[in-house]
Amino acid sequence: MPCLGPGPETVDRAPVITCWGSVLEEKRMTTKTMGPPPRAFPAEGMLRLIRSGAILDWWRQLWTKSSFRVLPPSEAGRDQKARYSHQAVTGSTSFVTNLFSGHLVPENVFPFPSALSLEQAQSLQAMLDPCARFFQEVNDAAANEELGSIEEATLGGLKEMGCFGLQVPEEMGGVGLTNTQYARMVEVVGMHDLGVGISLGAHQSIGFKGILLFGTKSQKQKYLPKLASGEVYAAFCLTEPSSGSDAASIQTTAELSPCEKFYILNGGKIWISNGGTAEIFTVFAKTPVKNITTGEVTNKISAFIVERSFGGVTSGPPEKKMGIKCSNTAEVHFDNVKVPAENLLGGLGKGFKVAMNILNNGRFGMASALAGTMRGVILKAVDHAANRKQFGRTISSYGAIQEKVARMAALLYVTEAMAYVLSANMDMGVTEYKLEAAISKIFASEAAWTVTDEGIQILGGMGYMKEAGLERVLRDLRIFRIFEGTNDVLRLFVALSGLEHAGEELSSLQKRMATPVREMETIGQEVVRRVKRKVGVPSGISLQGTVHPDLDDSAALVTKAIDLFGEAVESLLLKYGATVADEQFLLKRVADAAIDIYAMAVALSRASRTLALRQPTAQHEKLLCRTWCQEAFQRVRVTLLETRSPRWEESFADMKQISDALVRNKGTVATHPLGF
Ligand code: MYA
Repeated sequence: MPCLGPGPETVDRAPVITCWGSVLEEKRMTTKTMGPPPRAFPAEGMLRLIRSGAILDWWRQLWTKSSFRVLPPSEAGRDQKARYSHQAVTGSTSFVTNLFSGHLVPENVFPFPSALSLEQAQSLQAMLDPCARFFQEVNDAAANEELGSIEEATLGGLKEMGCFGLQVPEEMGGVGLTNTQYARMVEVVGMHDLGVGISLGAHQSIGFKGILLFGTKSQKQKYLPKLASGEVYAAFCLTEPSSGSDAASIQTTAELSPCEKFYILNGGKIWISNGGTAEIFTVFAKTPVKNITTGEVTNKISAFIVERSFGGVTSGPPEKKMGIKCSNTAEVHFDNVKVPAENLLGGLGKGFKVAMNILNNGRFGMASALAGTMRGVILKAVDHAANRKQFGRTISSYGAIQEKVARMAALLYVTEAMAYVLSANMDMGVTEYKLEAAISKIFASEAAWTVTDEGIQILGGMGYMKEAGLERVLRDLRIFRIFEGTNDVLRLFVALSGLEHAGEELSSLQKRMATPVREMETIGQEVVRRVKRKVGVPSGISLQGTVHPDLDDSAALVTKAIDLFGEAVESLLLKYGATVADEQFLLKRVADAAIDIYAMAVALSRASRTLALRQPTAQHEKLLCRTWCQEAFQRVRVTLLETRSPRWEESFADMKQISDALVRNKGTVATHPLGF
């Protein structure tokens, strides 16, 4: 049954009934100024209309009047060379990137990727059991917290197991694990002690990751063996007092000495994990870089390997923190440190990309470590729910508890799926995964928080007591939504990067439409796809045959969500053009929807594989997947409605006013209910 789109009289304000019965309120500034599209789009008549050129003309007018360049917030609205500009991103296999153009590109997600050979799986299993036993029998998370550092016995054991160099090649003294193997190992750490996890993660996930990824042969040979053995620790020094989320604004400088043998490093870094204990630092600093063609000198970020032993490196006292107390966090100061020129890492002026790539490359580990945390919390919560009796029954028999447990299980299921899709892709040589990595970090850190919070709720008063071991986990977890890129800034990153891609694709289509005769067929297909989406007819993308047939309903929700998303993104681009980058209320919602859709896709892929393999847990996983997709789809629908509703636009304006008033007033504004 084809769905009828809005007629010309109704396109501006009237609700659009989509084929799923949802009501979308539209405010179409562009169609207002342009006039409505040609009348009546029953699906079967669409091709005729395309051939007649009427729709094509309408879309061509629409697009040529719009600008799709998306700028980051700092630059939007200014007439500068776009930093988010016209790189060709065509041919991308990233599921999330393509989502923004309403494309379904399943290859990185379906079938559920696995990059573990039998041999690798076996050697991993051989490491896992002793590691888990070690954490149960030797490591004492509460004692570490009390001590404010990791107990010696634990440190010794971790070194013996090779935990300080899990991904360092064996010939350099490491264990040589792949990303997937590493992910599985750090799950164990995350399950038992996040403070230990941070010490190990700050060391190898970011501290010396730059040497692994960008180091020269001699840099690797010089540093990796002693780092892998745990003889010395590493730290990643990016954040400064005036430069947190805005990483490009660092003030630390490194100037080449007149003899050109050294860089002289000056500056201060704050909140550095392992900052007080590390001997080797990956430090980011501004360096003058000369443009060979123009001779112009500009300051660009470069990365350096710095040894404490160079002199001039000092650390502040350990910070007093809310959680992860056994890990060291401190300021690090560099005072005229002479860094040998050969310790430049990744090339002069290439430091920002080095930093971003290190962070991208480490995020899968955070997702898997937090999956381990969730698993541990769920064990405690379920044990309590199964044994605690109230009103004559175990509390696990009550719907209020069952809903919590089911949601906790679904959050873990999706987090694991995200972590292992990402690690497998990385192992298989996929290079474009930055959005998937950012989403995995956001999702895992929020899921772990919710799961632990709900776990405490299930345990009730007991959950609030130290003895239960959950309050420490909640405190430990809080930082995960803040560090390695706050979730807020990563949401903007996901939304802006995706919009940039969609904008480029539209621009390219716009150019091709200038000579439509030659490319009539391709352009026709694109236009049909868009018109279908606009009037609520499924655009034709499908996961049928890709997913297990038992999950066809969930798969249909994913493709519907992609259609809705593609349409919403395009509407935003048409309405705001480049200034969409300033619309953070909207960008947050775009990112939320992208996260939910990606989460649906990985869950679907994982459950499909289990069903296809007829694993004993298949029916249970089907339930997890179905539950997740159902809820996530509803969220996506509502979230996307918020991006196009005049009422929500008013709400955003109201929120801005409320916030401005509080900031002006240096506190709350409303009169106290008692009047004093
Ligand atoms: S370490 C400190 C963490 N700090 C941050 O994460 C900083 C957050 N800020 C940023 O990421 C950037 O400044 C943002 C961009 C994203 C805001 N991948 O103009 P731009 C490219 C690849 O957008 P800005 C810590 O917390 C971009 O395409 N490329 O930049 C320790 C453009 O390229 P081009 C990227 O507006 C925690 C160029 O850069 C990316 O200034 C300890 C400029 O872009 C990217 N992501 O800001 C954790 N972003 O010029 C321990 C941008 O070519 C680990 N670009 O167009 C725990 C592990 C778990 C446990 C493990 C147990 C063992």
